[in-house]
Amino acid sequence: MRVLEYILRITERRKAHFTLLDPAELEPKQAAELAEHAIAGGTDAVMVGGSAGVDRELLDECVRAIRVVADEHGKPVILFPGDVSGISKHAHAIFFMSLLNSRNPYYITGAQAIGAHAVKRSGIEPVPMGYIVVEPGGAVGWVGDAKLIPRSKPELAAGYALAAEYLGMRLVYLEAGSGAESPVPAEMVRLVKNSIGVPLIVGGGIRSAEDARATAKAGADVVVTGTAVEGAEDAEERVREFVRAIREL
Ligand code: 1GP
Repeated sequence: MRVLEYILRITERRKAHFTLLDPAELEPKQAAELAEHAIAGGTDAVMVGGSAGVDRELLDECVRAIRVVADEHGKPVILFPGDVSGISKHAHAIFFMSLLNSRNPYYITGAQAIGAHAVKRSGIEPVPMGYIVVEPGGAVGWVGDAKLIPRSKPELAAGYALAAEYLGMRLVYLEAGSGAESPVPAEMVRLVKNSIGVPLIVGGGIRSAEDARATAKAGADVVVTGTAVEGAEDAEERVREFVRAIREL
């Protein structure tokens, strides 16, 4: 099954949880172990990427190691690239994303034009996604030169999200930045969700089951956690808590 179809099928009937692993912070073996725990805890997909550039060989090794585990359990490995260095032929798919509220055209269409042929050659599935960075924005906000959406202005995020849908993007991702002190405000998630017809992914700063529940309840179809899983003593239990919190809805 294609990865976009997999995501659409799940989000039609329930909330989903994705785990983000950053290859700049993990050894391939560690990444594969974390993926194994996250999948055992009930995560629906493993995303691989980050905003700090990563060595192509290391990324390949990391994705290959995660892929072995993911394939055993029938879960997709999806690239979440910070730029063209985030492409690996070992993944199932890539979020082919545009940082819609960047001031720098490189992050809106430039990196995409440079990386498009590499994606085609690799044979992995591109999943068109609009990416919107909200305050505080963290490293991705800085690196991606985002004109950060103020937390008190949900209507600005909703405008970008609807534009993403009208431009043909199949998913919208609202991002507060990895490690953000608090997640995207519930009010913003709600307004964005009510404005669009495509699945909404929300991540950045989701640390507790309560954060995950509040985010999903406000309208996120997919809740992403990275830092909280990478830093957990028991990653499987951590993911299970997130999954339980959103599945109850
Ligand atoms: C970052 O949305 C993701 O791109 C995940 O953020 O690391 O804060 O969970 P965290």
